[in-house]
Amino acid sequence: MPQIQLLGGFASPFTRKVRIAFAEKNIPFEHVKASAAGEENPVVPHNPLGKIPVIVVDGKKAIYDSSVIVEYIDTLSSSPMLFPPVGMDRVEVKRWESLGDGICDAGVAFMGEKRRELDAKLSKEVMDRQFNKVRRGIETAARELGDREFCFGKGFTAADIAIGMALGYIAFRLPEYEWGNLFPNLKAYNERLLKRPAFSSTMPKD
Ligand SMILES: N[C@@H](CCC(=O)N[C@@H](CS)C(=O)NCC(=O)O)C(=O)O
Repeated sequence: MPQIQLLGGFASPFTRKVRIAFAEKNIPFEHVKASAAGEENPVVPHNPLGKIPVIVVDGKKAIYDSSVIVEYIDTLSSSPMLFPPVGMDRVEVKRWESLGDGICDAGVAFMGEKRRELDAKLSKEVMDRQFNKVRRGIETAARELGDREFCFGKGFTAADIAIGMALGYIAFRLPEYEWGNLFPNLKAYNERLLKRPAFSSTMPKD
């Protein structure tokens, strides 16, 4: 097994996605706490985009972003397989992953805007735009999940990692959007995910 360092923060949803994937596959890694926010961004030498998460494999090869990292992790052990091997099934799990990632991209942008001291009207427009992405994304996840146990097919996949990460991040940063009350199926789904140690042990925190 390669030696893997994960650079990322404990509040970062994308870092959590990677941590869940490692935990589900029982793959050891070293978590180096890193924030992409400060002047001296420690991630830049590994990722020119300056974003977390990044992994460094055997002290040499840096891999980003979280989707690529999860795909890489899936190659390291066969149980559980996080992606179907080929075809539309694989595409469909990747699409669910994009939905979860997109909800978090909008949530992160919403929080960035909320923290900025800006012209109040402009700031509200940007926040509304980002919030609507979160809202539409979660509505879509609720509708498409329906009463099924998993997002895709009959088993756990990377789709569940991404949607679970997104639900956790929105509950953490935008608790005023009560998706659990609005969508009981998502609430029950999230409760099922939180029974998995990979999810309960990686809850977002500041
Ligand atoms: N698409 C990227 C998104 C990563 C991302 O947006 N990370 C945030 C923290 S949660 C970040 O590093 N932001 C700093 C920046 O954008 O400069 C991924 O999936 O890894």
